[in-house]
Amino acid sequence: MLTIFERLKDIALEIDKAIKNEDLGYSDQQNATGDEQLKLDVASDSLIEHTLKKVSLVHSIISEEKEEIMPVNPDGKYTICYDPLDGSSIVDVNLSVGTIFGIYDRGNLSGSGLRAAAYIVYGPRLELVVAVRGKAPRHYRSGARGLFSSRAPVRLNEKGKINAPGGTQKYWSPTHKAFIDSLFQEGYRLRYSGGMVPDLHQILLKGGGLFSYPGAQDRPKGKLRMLFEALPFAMVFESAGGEAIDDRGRRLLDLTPEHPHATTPCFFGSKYEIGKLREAYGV
Ligand code: P6P
Repeated sequence: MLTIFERLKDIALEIDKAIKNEDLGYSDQQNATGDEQLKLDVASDSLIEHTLKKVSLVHSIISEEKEEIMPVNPDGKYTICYDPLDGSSIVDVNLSVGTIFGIYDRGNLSGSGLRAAAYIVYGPRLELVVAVRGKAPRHYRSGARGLFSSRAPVRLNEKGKINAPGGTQKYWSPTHKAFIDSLFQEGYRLRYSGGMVPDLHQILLKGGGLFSYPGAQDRPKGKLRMLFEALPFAMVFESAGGEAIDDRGRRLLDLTPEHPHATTPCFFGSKYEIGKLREAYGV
């Protein structure tokens, strides 16, 4: 697995360079879900694909930007699912974005099959967080000459101060609206950029809180994709001492996507906030 993490550092450095120097315009391509792709989306996707295809441990890869599973090595152990440039729509206003990886046992694309997760944050600093099931996530920050130094392991407090409410408020259920408002009434601070990676990274590094992307009238099954976004961050949050559940109170890591691009309502947070959500939702 260490070989894979070393390759993720190479990917981080290459995509960070592309973000800071390459054209931010749109390509003439669409992704698997019909979204228009930035040239950066296409560049990041192909860079990751070419890098991971050289790793013998990798059996297959699936990109959020593509429909099909790409075979790599028949003797490989893992299927890697990745979101090459999450939040790319905010990169042109110079906000932080990220890449997300889920490393699954080959052929077991489910919460129980997830062995490790990682994400890269392209911000004022280039950072990488890696979580292996059952261990506190490791946090790396790049410095001079592209070397990554290890930071303190990532740990969530029992209760935090940050409330990151996703989705379009006018479509929220009355239950969700009342719950989000109750956190603000308790004094939580609104911290939401529209980029899942920096928004969750902030909660993880600032000791805790809640990130929510509920099912709503416009998106009954939520927006965030299980294999590429929700399950990897569920592993990071649980490994950091928090919780990650869906709107029925089920642990995200107990779920199996119905198809590779399936989405789910998802809530990531410290134990106190997830407890408050369970009370509000009656789950
Ligand atoms: P909304 C970015 O497009 C993304 O997939 C995630 O990075 C982010 O958390 C979410 O969508 C933001 O969605 O509906 O709150 O703007």
